Amino acid sequence: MKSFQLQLRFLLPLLVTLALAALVALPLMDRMTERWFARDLNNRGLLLTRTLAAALDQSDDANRLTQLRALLERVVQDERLVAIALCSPDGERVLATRGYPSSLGCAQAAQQAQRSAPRLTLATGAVHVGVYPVNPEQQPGDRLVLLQDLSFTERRSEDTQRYLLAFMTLLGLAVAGITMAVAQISWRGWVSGMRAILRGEGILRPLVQAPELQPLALEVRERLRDLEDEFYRERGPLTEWDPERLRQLLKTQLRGDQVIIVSNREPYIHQHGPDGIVVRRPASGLVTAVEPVMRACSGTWIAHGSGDADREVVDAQDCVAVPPDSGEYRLRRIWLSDEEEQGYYYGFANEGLWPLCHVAHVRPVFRESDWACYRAVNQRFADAVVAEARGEDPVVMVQDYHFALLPAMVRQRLPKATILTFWHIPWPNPESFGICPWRRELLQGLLGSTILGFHTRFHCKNFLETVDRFLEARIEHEHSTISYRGAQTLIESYPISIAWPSEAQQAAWPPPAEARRAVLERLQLPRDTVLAVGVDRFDYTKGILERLHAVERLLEKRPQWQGSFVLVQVAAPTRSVLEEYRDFQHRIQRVAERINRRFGAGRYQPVVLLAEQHDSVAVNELYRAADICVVTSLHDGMNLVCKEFIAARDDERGVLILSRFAGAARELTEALIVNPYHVEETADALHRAALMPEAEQRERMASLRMTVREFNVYRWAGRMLADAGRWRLRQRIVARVQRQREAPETVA
Ligand code: ADQ
Repeated sequence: MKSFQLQLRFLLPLLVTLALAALVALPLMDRMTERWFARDLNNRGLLLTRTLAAALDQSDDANRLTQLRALLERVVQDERLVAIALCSPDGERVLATRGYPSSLGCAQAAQQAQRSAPRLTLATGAVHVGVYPVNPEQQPGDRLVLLQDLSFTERRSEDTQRYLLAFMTLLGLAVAGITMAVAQISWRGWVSGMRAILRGEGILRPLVQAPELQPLALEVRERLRDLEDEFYRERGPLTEWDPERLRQLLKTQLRGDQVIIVSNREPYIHQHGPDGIVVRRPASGLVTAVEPVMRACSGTWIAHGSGDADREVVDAQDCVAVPPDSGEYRLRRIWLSDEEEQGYYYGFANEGLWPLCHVAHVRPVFRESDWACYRAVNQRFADAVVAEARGEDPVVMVQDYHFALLPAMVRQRLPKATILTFWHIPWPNPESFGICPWRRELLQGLLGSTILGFHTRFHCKNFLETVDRFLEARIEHEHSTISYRGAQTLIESYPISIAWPSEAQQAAWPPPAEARRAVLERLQLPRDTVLAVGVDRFDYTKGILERLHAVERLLEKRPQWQGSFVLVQVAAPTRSVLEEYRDFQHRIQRVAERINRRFGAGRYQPVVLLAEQHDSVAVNELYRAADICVVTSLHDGMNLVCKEFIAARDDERGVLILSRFAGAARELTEALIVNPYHVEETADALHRAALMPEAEQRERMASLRMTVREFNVYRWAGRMLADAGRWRLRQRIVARVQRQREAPETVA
């Protein structure tokens, strides 16, 4: 877009100049040169007639005509003279040289000669017609009609046109160049001038400070600020993080070192479908965030093979190239028995650590057998990392709470590896974490990492305090590092995000009005529906129940919304093996039915519960169709749904309601921030969102879009990898210094 504007600024003046040349200057120039030549030819004709006058008078009567003819025939030898005729005082053509057109009488010649550019086209070419008195004092007297060749004037005129065109092109180029320079300079000048005015300085100072003009000045200042904001919003961040920049960073700072990612959830699941094997993407925030990074750095992703057709597509090393259509990186699958999955994943990770870290008032369950499974599976994944490592110091990115022990296990076998662990869920305070029987082991495992990342500073602080409480470690708060058993770990916040959609992706989206029409039609909702959407896994931490209560309260408190307000809740079943989750799903279904019974009428149902996973196209369509997106997590590391909603709204419409307990609330302050436990507050926010004027929606959404676009997932990964690059550099320097220190001793 920017380069297009630049080209326009250059091309437009050039084209205008050339068009002016073609339409105005060239025809004008033609007419002018013709007139100049006519004047010159007339002077020449007069001169010639005067020279001939004496000869014409001296010839004796008897041979006058013969002598004159001979004389004139000699004169027309001149290459510029085509023909001459002599006219008597009474307008009779007395004689004419060869080539004189018989149809051109003396009267017509005199008429032609009156014109400003007297020209006549003969078979031999164009001629200039001039009629000159032989003796100007004699009235009426003889006249000479001179026909002079005009072809040379045409040749000259063509030359002139060529020169003029070349000149105008050069002029156009110069004007275009100057226009660009002036536009740049004047924009800067304009901006700094306006800034000065905004500060009440500059040449308008006395005006701006006059008390009677203060309200006007204030108004102008605000409008100017709006304009400036709009400009910066449209321009986007100066240096944007994208896959290319991430690749460059890997190349330069990590010198193309091997990257291995470890996560429980795999990014692609192969399953048997009715027509053969199909590939499915899981509904997971972690996969949404990490997959674009892996695509950018094409390494190996190690994950649990959970699809029923997963084994059928892997090679001898249990690997498959993914994404299926482009094969940008390797996915290595680890097979778990049902008992292992039960103990490590459902048991310790999801019944123990998940509620422990989310503090969502569901009791964590810790079983000895689950812990044993968790340890064993962590070891198996650590072994796979070691097997995949091509050198002694790969970059290993460990994802999430399923692998708290893995960093120390890998560190033991690959002491030089750079281990970046990211904890995607919140970290609780020491008191809450302290209820875990294996708190010390978990902390020791995590401190095998080179860098341990959380979404927010608040989670980092909780972690530092937890280590302080349960381990004998040295904590440097100033640098946010922990030294434990001779190794140092950096604790840093890296707010995760999504990949900002490319222009091509955005262009392929249906317009919001079309998306809305499609969604309303599919769900059989009337056109005036106020559409709120929620997109989650069926998880008790996501606050779906509280959301339903808020909808119920809204309809109760403000009956005007009955019949038009609809919440479409898409909820993907998750961890359904666990009773807690099954009960939760049933409870949500019961509450939704109750609200629908209470406020539904005819076909109107205020809650549409779609208990299934949608593909990303359908989710995006829903975001674009919605008036409101509701995120009411009771506790959430970050929450990507709200960022996806923002990215989907290129029309700058729609309102985001966001829980203050989601990590995202720290960045997305222009959302309507609510406490989901406060049902009344959330119901009021729904009411406010439903009534929010378009201008306010645009203001908020434009600002939110700027944040998500700039703080995208490539920045998340880029910052972490850049920190890792610096750490590796420091390690190399330390090793070199060590070698140098040891070298003289060896010699000695
Ligand atoms: P999650 O708890 O899985 O992630 P979230 O960040 O909201 O939560 O991401 C969910 C993802 O799954 C989104 O991409 C969403 O579109 C998709 N999704 C959810 N329900 C869906 C459905 N029914 N159909 C289709 N897609 C659906 C964890 C942490 C978060 C953290 C992320 C990333 O709990 O706090 O933001 O990791 O670190």
